[in-house]
This record gives sequence, structure tokens and C-alpha cells, in this order.
Amino acid sequence: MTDPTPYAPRPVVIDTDPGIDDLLALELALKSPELDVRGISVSYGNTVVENAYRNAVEILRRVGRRITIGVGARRPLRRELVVARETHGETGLGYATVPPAGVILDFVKPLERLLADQPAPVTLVTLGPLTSLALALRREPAVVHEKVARHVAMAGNLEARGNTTPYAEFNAWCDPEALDAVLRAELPTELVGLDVTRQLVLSGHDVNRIGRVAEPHAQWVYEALRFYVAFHRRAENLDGCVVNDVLPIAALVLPDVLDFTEVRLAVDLDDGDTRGRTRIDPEGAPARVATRVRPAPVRRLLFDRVLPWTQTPATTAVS
Ligand SMILES: [Ca+2]
Repeated sequence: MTDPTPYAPRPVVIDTDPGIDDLLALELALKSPELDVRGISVSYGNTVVENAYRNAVEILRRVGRRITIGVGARRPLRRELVVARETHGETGLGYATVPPAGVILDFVKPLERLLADQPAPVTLVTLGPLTSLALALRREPAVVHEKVARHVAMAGNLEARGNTTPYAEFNAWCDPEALDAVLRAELPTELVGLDVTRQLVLSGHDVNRIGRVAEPHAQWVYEALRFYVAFHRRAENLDGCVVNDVLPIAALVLPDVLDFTEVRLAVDLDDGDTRGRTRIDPEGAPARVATRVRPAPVRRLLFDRVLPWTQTPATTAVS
């Protein structure tokens, strides 16, 4: 990418729970000249917030960037804290080596302060449970509405099967009350959920090729990804891994890769299997939901910018 960006980069704040797919998404955001990552807010989700914070710091250190990190939600609004150890490992980053996690002091900036500090409205991308944003809306609704020009969430599913229960996607399932509050705030919110992210797969072959590269950062990313591949093999007999969180970031760089539909959306708030299910409901809140994806350009972007060590992958989608 030697050409200068013809437009000013888009200011972005990212709320994230790193997380193996979050790792790739953050690296893509940080390595994309079209985006100006103004702040990162970490949340519980794939792992506990102390690990998520440590992981975000470690990712920035390895990429060689200094970005303000805030701390959002430590637990769901009402539900019990449940994290995805089986999917992302004890640390949140699979087998990748990370320093020990520490205590997070209470005066770390929450998401609403990160937003308040922005000189101009930003695109807010949430890659974890919606709790940080729901709390920010509760505490500082005017700041959030003023500073969030657009909210893109990796969350939910309409037609696709859930990844936490048969009906629900993980981020929606973790804190359905938070997602419900966010949708009702009408920021507006766009959901990039399992209907499209499930088609963004790194194959076992892709991951093994990364593992054969001697470069230390390639090895570090490989150690995270091989854990993720092993989980997908166990859980759904997939030879590869679904890198959900990459897609909302990639779609900021390549808007044509997603098609959206305008719907009214409700979130199931019950305690059973349908907890966290997102569904079309005429009484629901207006939202845009991504329904179609062109995965090939997204894969090319990811390999070019984040996984550049291997040969250019085939341009056909892996499914
Ligand atoms: Ca995530």
C-alpha cells in the first residue's frame, strides 16, 4: 500500500474482547491507512477483562503502536459472567505467549470518556458483548449520540445458526439486555453477524502455512490461530476457523463487500436456548443487518495486510 489515501482516514474507536479473531481485526484496523484508530476500549467476553486488557496491550506492543486504551464492561448488565475459554483459551489468545495479566485500576477511562475525548464524531466498532456501549449510553447518552456517527457491531444472526446456542450469537447471548438497550438507542446500529461472518473462514491449510513462516510475529499469530482451529474442529468439525471480527473492520475499508437490509429487530431476553436471539419484529428497533458478503476481497485484504508472509491465497471463498 504505497499510494497515499485520497481521503482523510476515517476516525474509529473499537470496543473489543481480544479474543483470537479480535486479534486479527485489531491488526487489520491498525495496518489500514484508511482508518485512524483513535482509541480501544476493552471488555469482558471471550475472556475476563483483565486478560482482554493485557491482550490489547500486547497486540499494540507487537504491532508497535501506541493507542489510548480504555476499559469498558467487566461483566454483563444482569447476566452471570461467562467467558469463552474453550474457543479462545485460558488467556484469550490460544497458545500465543502473553505476559501475566494485572489488576485494572478503576481510573482507566471507560468507553464514554474515550468518546468524549474525540474532537469529531467517530465510527464505533464493537467486537464483543454490547455492555460497554450500553453502560456508556446509560451514563452519558448525549456524549454517545454526539460522538458516535455510526455504530457497527459484530453481533447477532437472522438466518444463520447461532454459535453459542442453536439460536444465538455469542456477543448477543452474553448480554442480551445490553444489545437491546443499544438497539433502542438508535445510534444508528449496523449488525455484522453470523449470517455474513460465518463465510469468512481461514482454512486449516491457511493456518498451517502461517505456521511454516519463521518470522516471530507469524509464529505468535499462528500459536493463537492453531488453538482456534482445534476448537472449530472439535466443536463443528470444520477444518479452519471463522474469523468473525475481521469482517466489520474490513467492511470499513471495502464497503462493497457487504449488503445490508433495513429491518426492525428484537432481541430475546428469556433464559432458555433463545436467549440473545436477534429476530425481525415489527415492534423492534430499526437496524441495518448485513445479509450478504463477498468474502474473497476480505480474505485478500486480510492476507495482504495482516498475514503477508504466505503466498497470495486463492481468490475463491472458503466455505
Ligand atoms: Ca470479539
